[in-house]
Amino acid sequence: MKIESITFHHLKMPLVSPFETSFGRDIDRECILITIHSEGMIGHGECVASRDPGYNYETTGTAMHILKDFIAPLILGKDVKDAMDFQARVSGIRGHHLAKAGMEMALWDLLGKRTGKSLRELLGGVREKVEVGVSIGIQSSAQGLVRSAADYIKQGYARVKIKIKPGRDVEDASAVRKEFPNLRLQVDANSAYSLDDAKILKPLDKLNLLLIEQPLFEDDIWDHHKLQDQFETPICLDESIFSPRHARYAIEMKACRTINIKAGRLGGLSQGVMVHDICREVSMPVWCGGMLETGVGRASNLAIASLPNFILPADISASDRYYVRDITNESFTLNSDSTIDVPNGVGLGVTINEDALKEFTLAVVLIS
Ligand code: OSB
Ligand code: MG
Repeated sequence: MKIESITFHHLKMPLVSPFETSFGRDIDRECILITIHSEGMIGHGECVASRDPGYNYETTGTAMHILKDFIAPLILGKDVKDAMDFQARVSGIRGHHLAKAGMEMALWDLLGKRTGKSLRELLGGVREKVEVGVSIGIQSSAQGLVRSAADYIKQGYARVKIKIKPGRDVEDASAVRKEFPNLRLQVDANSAYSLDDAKILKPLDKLNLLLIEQPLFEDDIWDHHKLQDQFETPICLDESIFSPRHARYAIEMKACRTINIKAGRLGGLSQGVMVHDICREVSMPVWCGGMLETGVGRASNLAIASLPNFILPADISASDRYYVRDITNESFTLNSDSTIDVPNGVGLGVTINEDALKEFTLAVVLIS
């Protein structure tokens, strides 16, 4: 696939409701839409870096810099065969996985369109629909959180994840558990605690949670092992796993019992599939995480989440949970069995609504 030009749209889209985590509160979401032009066809990818370096060190600003000044020159005018060829070309760039993954997604979309295959087929997905849940941000009170959870459950979400942070953990989770004794419930701390806080978190172990996601620091795989040792509830790693090697470390150290796979954090869908395969080998179930994606990234998440070892429900919600207006013409809706259909069109299976794109674009960069 000869890469002729690449367009980057830096977007800012209003969220339907504020999203608060242990690292901050957002009322809108920034990301970068990447469009590759090749021999009369286009491929789209979404770089999931946000405005602030809160989830990890990347931002829309650093990602734009790495994409246009380092990644684009390595593929522009070149014949890029596939994702592994792309990974080889960008292997000299340290880190910046969110930037790399956005470009890899666009190449997959292009590859699908060239070969007449859906991304699901290309990746080896085996399901036509994916079981999903909803990720609820920190609310103003535990009662507010219970109301929010009730609302999503009414909409049909059969699994709920709540964000926690020091001071807003056990009480919040207990309130939801008390109201919904049989709900499939899990919590996500986004690296807000240290091993010394294990005592504070211990009551969570009695709430019959599906998992506790990323309680400790990003670079603390070993301390997660020590924590897992003290907990019955499975520990899930998100931020800590940014390569297939990290997945192996976590497995060997017994630092977790499940991994949240995000193609962005891992540097590309190809790397996500590798982590899936590594975990499958040792019978560790995985699940697909989310980064409040637009329809573009959501299509990508659904495709990878259709692989066989994605066992736990995904953080992929319906379009209307995130945005009043999305940038894709297609929108994703929740089925009555708490699933969302995997797109089956070629590539990602989505098209861009140019008017919406225009409405949300802060800046455009064209490289040819
Ligand atoms: O840690 O899983 C996370 C959103 C932004 C950054 C980090 C995370 C999240 C979510 C949202 O939990 C999941 C979704 O996209 O629905
Ligand atoms: Mg997480």
